[in-house]
Amino acid sequence: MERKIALITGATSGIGQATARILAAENWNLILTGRRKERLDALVDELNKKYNTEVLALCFDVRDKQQVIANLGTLPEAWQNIDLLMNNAGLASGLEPIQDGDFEDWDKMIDTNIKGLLYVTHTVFPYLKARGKGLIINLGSIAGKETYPNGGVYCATKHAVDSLSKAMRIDMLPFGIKVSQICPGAVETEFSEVRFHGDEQRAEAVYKGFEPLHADDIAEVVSYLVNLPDHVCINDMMVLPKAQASAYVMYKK
Ligand code: NDP
Ligand code: 8X3
Repeated sequence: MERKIALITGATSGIGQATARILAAENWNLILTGRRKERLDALVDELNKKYNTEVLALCFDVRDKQQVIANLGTLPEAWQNIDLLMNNAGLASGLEPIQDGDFEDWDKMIDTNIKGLLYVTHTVFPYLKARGKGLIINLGSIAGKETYPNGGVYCATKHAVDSLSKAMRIDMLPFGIKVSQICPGAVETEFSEVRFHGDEQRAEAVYKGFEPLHADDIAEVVSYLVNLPDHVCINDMMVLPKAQASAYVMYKK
């Protein structure tokens, strides 16, 4: 049977990387993207050896529209039959009130989480349209449903993802393309290290005193979504650790 193809942005770490591993184990071929080439190369090597997966690794920055078009605009023919686009690349940068926020942090979040997602989706859409089917999974967040102290701009970007997911579902309906959003709570990945600009101690403290979600937990949700019958679309899934009741209510021991 022909292998399905998934395009996962941000596969060099965390949720994207865990999803690449799960889908490889389920016999998918993968287009994997990220900025860190050495990470991509290591993952390609691992997936080739372990699962015999064919991988097209593309190293680029989703914020740069020329790079997005150059890398995804003319995929080799064998890679154009994309079944899943997973818009996962994203980040938080900083944790401050708006009045103390840093313009560079804001640019990073807005350019990656909103504009990057749009550039990639727009560029990949023609492949999905040509097939008349396919699934787009956007990584939203509980931060796209609620607003928490000091997270204003990150929350705003994820609220935008929430809105764009709804918009894509409407716009792409005539083309047979399904759009699902996954909104996780706290997942222990490199997310907090990136948010705190490399401060590992501060990042570790975020996940102390409770069991956070693991990247594999969200990858399992992706696996569930891609294995649904074609006529079934789960629009939105909020997935939290047991110890988390809302964006800022956490039961820590
Ligand atoms: P990680 O930091 O572990 O992974 C983020 C991935 O995004 C990396 O592979 C990184 O690759 C990629 N990325 C970031 N910026 C860019 C860019 N400009 N161009 C290309 N790739 C980029 O975090 P997570 O796995 O946790 O995050 C994945 C998604 O899940 C994000 O959208 C995040 O907002 C969302 N999310 C995370 C939660 C959490 O608690 N961890 C909860 C809710 C949602 P590289 O640096 O190599 O470019
Ligand atoms: C990541 C989860 O709660 O840190 O989107 O914003 S949170």
